[in-house]
Amino acid sequence: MKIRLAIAASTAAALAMGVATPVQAAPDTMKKAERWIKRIDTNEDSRVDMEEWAAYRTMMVEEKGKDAKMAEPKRVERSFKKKDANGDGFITADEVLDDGEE
Ligand SMILES: [Ca+2]
Ligand SMILES: [Ca+2]
Repeated sequence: MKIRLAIAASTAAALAMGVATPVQAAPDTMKKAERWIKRIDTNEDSRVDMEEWAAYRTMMVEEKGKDAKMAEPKRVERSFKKKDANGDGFITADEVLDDGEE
């Protein structure tokens, strides 16, 4: 019963953000996705736009020593579009649920 309520809450939150797709993932997975978004979401609108995504990829290269190719504009754009499943220009928590990228 608790799980059911949590899913309902996540769905309500997603709907409040303007996401029409009902969220069906387990609550802990959803929380993980939300945490991931929060790390990248610098203007705190609960979604990641292209600018934030580019800044995140640049940070990964500069601070985490990731391959510099990761921050190339073409790759940034391609990876963003891949994650932005509904193509609205924002990556939301439900769109990164299945991805597993940290
Ligand atoms: Ca944002
Ligand atoms: Ca989207």
